[in-house]
Amino acid sequence: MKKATLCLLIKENQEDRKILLAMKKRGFGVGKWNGVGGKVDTEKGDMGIVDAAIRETKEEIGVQIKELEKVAIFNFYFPSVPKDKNWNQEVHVFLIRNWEGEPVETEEMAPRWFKESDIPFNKMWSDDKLWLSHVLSGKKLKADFIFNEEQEVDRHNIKFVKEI
Ligand code: 6U4
Repeated sequence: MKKATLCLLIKENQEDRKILLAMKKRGFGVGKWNGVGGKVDTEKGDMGIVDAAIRETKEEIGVQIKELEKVAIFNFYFPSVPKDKNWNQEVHVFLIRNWEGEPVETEEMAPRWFKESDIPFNKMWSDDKLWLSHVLSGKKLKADFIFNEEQEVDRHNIKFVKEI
């Protein structure tokens, strides 16, 4: 199964916490608010995943990641989509609290900060509402999500783990 990364920048102060989401302007998930990230070069093992997270974040929103925390691994399955379209993917999710630069819009993504209470779940992948609050509250997860023909979650299975 192909591998991909998903990075969520978090900005916290005493009053509130904001999460950076970006509008996907083209390709897979176009028109949805999403974390940033993309495909992984599978030949490089775990370093390949971290490298891809850093590289894609720079490419998509112009931000240089300084430190990242791995919080989840998800398997997304699309049984109604032909296998050769390669939609099935293993996605590695990271929280980022330490970076350099200000997020900027690029050809791929238009970033925006959202208050935790204003996350636009109805314009995101439908799995996000099942896991985002868990990772924001410090939990680590492994999960499978199986999507129906409308690209909504049909079945899922979430496991909380100590280490990921
Ligand atoms: P190109 O190179 O243009 O074909 P693109 O179509 O932009 O790539 P890709 O495969 O590089 O997309 O990245 C897909 C992104 O979407 C990754 O960051 C992972 C993320 N993603 C995939 N399925 C998701 C899901 N169900 N929920 C979610 N993020 C998902 O929140």
